[in-house]
Amino acid sequence: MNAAVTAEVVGRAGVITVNRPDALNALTYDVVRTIAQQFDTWRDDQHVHGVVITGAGDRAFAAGADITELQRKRVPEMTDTGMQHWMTAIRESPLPSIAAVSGFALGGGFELALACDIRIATPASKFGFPETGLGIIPGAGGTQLLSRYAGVSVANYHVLTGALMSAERAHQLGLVSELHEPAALRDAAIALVETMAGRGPLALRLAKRAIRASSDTSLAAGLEIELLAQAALFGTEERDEGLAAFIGKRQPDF
Ligand code: CO8
Repeated sequence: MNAAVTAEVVGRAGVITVNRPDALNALTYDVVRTIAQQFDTWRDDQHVHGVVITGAGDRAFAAGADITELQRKRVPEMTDTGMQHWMTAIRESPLPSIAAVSGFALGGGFELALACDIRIATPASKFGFPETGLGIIPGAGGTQLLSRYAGVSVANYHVLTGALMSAERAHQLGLVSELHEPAALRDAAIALVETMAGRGPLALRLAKRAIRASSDTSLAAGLEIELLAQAALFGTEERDEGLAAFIGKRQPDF
């Protein structure tokens, strides 16, 4: 495990903390790879129902890829998918993920938050893509995911001008689902995992896949994935228990 990343299980949540507060939790390649590997470690752990990613301290979730590391890279290394590959692994993990954003989520930090299924933040959080001011572009999914989640106009504005997006604006756009004061943020993210842990585990995995298809495929292909996922769930004990519990006026035991 990279020393700049800590992982612990709290209740039914896996909590990953990027721990480089002196560098505003800037993401080295190794940090992002370690986070992706931790998702893999937890994917078949029955005790972990979802993953929270957060940054140490209140100043930053992550202020981007580590610029000192980027300075050493040239074209050959950048043609390797590296950072984008691990961000995709996080996005495609069967485990639901929540980014708990306090402070700055910039560049690669914003991309890491966008790789998660749900984002929650503090009212003072700031999101942005400063890369064009560095002579580069968001390269770990940012140009594609911000366009899909908030629209091409929003992506053009923030990527081309570098303008920061307030937490309130991110909330209005639906990029952020909940706002909490910093002291309550981590617990709020863990509470979301606990909420999901009470729902059908296979249903969650297949719902996540079907929703992801909405940004990755055509409508026809996405509808087919939804149909087949639903059909598969109708053969599960999980479905039998969920429907029987409703009719029996009791809580399901998944
Ligand atoms: N990388 C390395 N160090 C950083 C970074 C970073 N991204 N951000 C902050 N730091 C360091 C600073 O150098 C400083 O270190 P020191 O104390 O040793 O001087 C420390 O963190 C504190 O930062 P500041 O003193 O600058 O704090 P301020 O409160 O004055 O400013 C800001 C906060 C506005 C967030 C400012 O730090 C800043 O602009 N940071 C850089 C933001 C940025 O440009 N991020 C994008 C980076 S590029 C990127 O993410 C590319 C992603 C795609 C790569 C994928 C490749 C495939």
